[in-house]
Amino acid sequence: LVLIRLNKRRSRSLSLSLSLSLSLSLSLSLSLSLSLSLFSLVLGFNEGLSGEVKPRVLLMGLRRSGKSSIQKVVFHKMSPNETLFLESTNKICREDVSSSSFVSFQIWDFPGQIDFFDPTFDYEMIFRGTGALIFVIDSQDDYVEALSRLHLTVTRAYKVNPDIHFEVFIHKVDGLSDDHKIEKQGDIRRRASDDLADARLERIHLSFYLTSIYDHSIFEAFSKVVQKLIPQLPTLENLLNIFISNSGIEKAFLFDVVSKIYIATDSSPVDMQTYELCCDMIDVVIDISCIYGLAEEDPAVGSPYDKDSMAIIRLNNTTVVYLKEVTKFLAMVCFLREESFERKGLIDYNFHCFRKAIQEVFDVRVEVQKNRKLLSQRRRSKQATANGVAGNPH
Ligand SMILES: Nc1nc2c(ncn2[C@@H]2O[C@H](COP(=O)(O)OP(=O)(O)OP(=O)(O)O)[C@@H](O)[C@H]2O)c(=O)[nH]1
Ligand SMILES: [Mg+2]
Repeated sequence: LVLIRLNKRRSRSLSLSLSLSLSLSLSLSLSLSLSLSLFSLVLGFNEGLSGEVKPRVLLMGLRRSGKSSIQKVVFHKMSPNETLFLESTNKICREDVSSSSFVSFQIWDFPGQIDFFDPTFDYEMIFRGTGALIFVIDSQDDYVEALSRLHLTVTRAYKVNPDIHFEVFIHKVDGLSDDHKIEKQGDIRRRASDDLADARLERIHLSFYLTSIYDHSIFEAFSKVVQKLIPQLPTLENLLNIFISNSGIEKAFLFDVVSKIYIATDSSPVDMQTYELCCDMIDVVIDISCIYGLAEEDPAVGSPYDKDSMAIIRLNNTTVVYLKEVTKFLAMVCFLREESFERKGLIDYNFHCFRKAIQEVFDVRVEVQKNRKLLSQRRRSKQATANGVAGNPH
C-alpha cells in the first residue's frame, strides 16, 4: 500500500512538472508569435524609412591609428601580431561583409588623411549611404590632432546625413592601466563634446568605446555598432527575453559565428568575461568540428558548422554553457545553473520555438526585400514605357 501511495505521489509530481513545462512552452510559443506579428509592422516601417538594405560602415581616423588592423582582426581572423606588418592604406578599400555571415553591410577602410577639400573626393555621396561612422583614435599617441579631425569629420557627415551613428573607438588601450583608460575616455569625451557645443551642434550624439585588437574589446565594440544597424534588434531581444525567462536560463547571446559579433542578447547586462567565454566556446566548437567533424573522404564538401552543431560545457562553478545552431550563420550561446539544465527537454522545446520564430523574422525580411525589388523593377519599366511614348512622334 505504501509503495502504491509513493508511486502515486511520484506520478502526480511528474504529471505536475509535465503540465508545468507544457504550459510554459505554450506561453512561450504564444508570446513569440505575438511579438512576431508586431515585428512585421516594425520591420516594414524601419526598412521603408531608411531605404538602405545594406548599410555602409566607415572606418576613419588618422594614419596608423589602427583602422585596417581592426578590419583584418574582426573579419579576416588575422592574428593581432600580424597587423604589425600591415602597410599603410593609400586608397579607400571597400569590402562586403555579407557574403559569409548573417550581418550584412559594407565596410569602407579609409586611408589616414582624407582631404575633404579635394574635389575628387565625393564625400556627400559617401556619407549619404552610411549607417555608421567609426572614428578610430590612437590612445597611445597625442590625440589633439585626432580630436580636431573627428570634429571636422563628424560635422561634415552630419550635414549630409543626420541619421549616421557616430562611434568613437579609443583604440590601442592594451598598453594602459584601468584607471588610465577611464581617465582618457573621460578626457576625450569631454573635449569632443565641448568642440560640438562650441559649434552649437550638441544634438550630435557620439558613442565612445575602449578598444584593443589584443583582447575581445574590439569584437564587443563592433557588436554594439552592428546591432544599431539591425532593424530587427528589439524583436530579437524580446524573443531572447521570453526564451530565457521560460527556460531558467541566466544569459543568452545570439552570435554571428563567422565574425563572433553578437547580434543580440537579452536585456540583462553583459559582462566582458561572459562574452569572452562565448567567443572561446565558438572557437572550440569550430576547431573540433574542423578536425573531427568533417567527412574523411572529402573534407572540402562539409561545413564545420551545420544544423547538428551543438556543445555543452560544464564549468567548475556549477554553470553550464550551452551552444546550439539557430541558422546557417547564427548560434545561440546560453549560460545556466546546473539545476536548470536538468530540464533540458523543456529548454530544447523552447529553443525549437525560438528558432522557428527567428526563421519567420528573417522570412519577413526576405519578403520585404523581394517586394521592394519588384516594385523598383516595375517603376523602372513604367518609366521606360513613359519615355518611349514621349519619344514617339505620334
Ligand atoms: N598596441 C596596439 N597596437 C595596435 C592596435 N591596433 C593596431 N595596432 C598597430 O597599429 C599600427 C597601425 O595599424 P594600421 O591598421 O595599419 O593603421 P591604419 O589606421 O590602417 O593606418 P593607415 O592605413 O596608414 O591610415 C600597426 O602596427 C598595428 O599593429 C591595438 O589595439 N593595440
Ligand atoms: Mg590602413
